Amino acid sequence: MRFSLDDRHDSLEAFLEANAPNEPEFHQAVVEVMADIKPIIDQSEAYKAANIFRRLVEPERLISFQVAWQTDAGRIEVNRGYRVQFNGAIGPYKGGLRFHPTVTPSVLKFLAFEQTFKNALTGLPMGGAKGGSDFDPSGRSEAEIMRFCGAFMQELQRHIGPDIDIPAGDINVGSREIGYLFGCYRRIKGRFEGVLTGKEEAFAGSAMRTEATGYGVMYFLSDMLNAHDDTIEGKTVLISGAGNVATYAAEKAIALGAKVITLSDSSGFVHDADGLNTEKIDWVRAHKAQAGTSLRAYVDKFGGAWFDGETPWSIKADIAAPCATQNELSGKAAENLVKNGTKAVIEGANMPTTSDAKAVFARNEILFAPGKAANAGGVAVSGLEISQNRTRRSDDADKVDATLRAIMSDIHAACVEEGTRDGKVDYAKGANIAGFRKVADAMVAQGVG
Ligand code: NDP
Ligand code: 2IT
Repeated sequence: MRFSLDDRHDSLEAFLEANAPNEPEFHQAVVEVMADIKPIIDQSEAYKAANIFRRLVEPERLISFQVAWQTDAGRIEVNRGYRVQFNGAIGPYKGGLRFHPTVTPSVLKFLAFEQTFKNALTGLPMGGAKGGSDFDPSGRSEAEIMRFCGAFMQELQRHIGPDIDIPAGDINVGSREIGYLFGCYRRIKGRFEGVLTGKEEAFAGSAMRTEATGYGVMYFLSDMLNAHDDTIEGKTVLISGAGNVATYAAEKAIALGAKVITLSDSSGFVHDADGLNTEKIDWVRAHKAQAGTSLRAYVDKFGGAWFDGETPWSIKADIAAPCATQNELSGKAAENLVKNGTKAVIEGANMPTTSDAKAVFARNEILFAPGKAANAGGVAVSGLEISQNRTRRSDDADKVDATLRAIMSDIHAACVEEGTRDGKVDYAKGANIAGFRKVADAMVAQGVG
């Protein structure tokens, strides 16, 4: 893209290559957002004077640390831990922790960059952050996971706090890990405070936080289809992933009258033409809760077809909902979905669609909901958990669900407002612009120095 961020580089790509070398995921996220917000910056003397975009592509802080921990066999292992505090203009830093061998500064910078705009879209006062470790929990015992969480928090606790930075879960970090992390923080600091979200309800967690991301994805899909004179009822849905987002998205899709026919994990995908139901989803959750298990066992239990090492995008369906990880839906897969008549794509994961695949969907006018809008329900309920912790009260599930529903509708409306041109809605552009304006205005108002 011909857009210079300084005097030495004449394109955004050249700048990123020099300024953040070998960070392909971060470059991908920045280039996509930049294409949408450059015209907004060009029109604003205040944004240009404040050098907003240059400041937006630089994390405010990137913390990297050693995590040394002991295995059950007594061996000392070393992993790398990180926290990227990307932008704190509209509130304390907020975003999940991911434990996965693919975690790198590039992955966490892209996630924290995206989180900045996502959090702004929720309408709640939260800055953008992400963190985690290259630790691989698969095959680790419960005791090893607990010790790892403790060692990780020994360092992280210096950098977080209820008014500073409030982490939560992400891939391989669920309520069990949040419990261990919270316990360690509390023991070190001697304070019981809302420093993490996604806690169990027994110790100041919010109702509905577990369900929130997946439910929110389907609320957004419902709004998007309704806005296009269609409905989720009776639709066939491909879901990838078999974790928190995927299983609760499946549960809500079914409750809204859709038929979910796939789930996947890193070993392959299952095609169940009869459709998932509550019993099958509960079994998947229990099975995948054991670290390192494969979804393959699903077909022995319930039937259906197993596709080893493949993603679900070869199957014919109305809706595709990638809910596993970044870049899991390629250009070729997108071509296939288009050929099969898929009507809409909704991102439950963060940046699961490659740039090539996005171009295929745009060319073919497929409805496309970007993750920063569609999966914002998780962090939105995290925001509600923060408020509940402040007042030491807890709202019931119905109240939280109603607020989540309203927030997803507001995000949908913001995408429509900022993304409509010639009667067509570009949801990705709408989300980027709506999130950007709020963050940029706060940065301008706060000055520098
Ligand atoms: P979980 O750990 O609960 O589940 C992750 C799922 O994705 C598992 O089925 C896992 O398979 C699969 N997966 C992970 N990495 C890969 C990979 N490299 N290749 C193929 N499959 C993979 O995570 P979540 O459900 O919480 O997160 C899923 C996505 O949703 C992520 O992109 C996350 O950032 C995003 N997200 C999560 C939110 C939340 O509240 N949890 C909020 C918003 C977005 P396996 O078990 O084999 O590893
Ligand atoms: O990507 C995400 O939005 C999350 N993993 C949830 C972050 C949060 O702070 O709840």
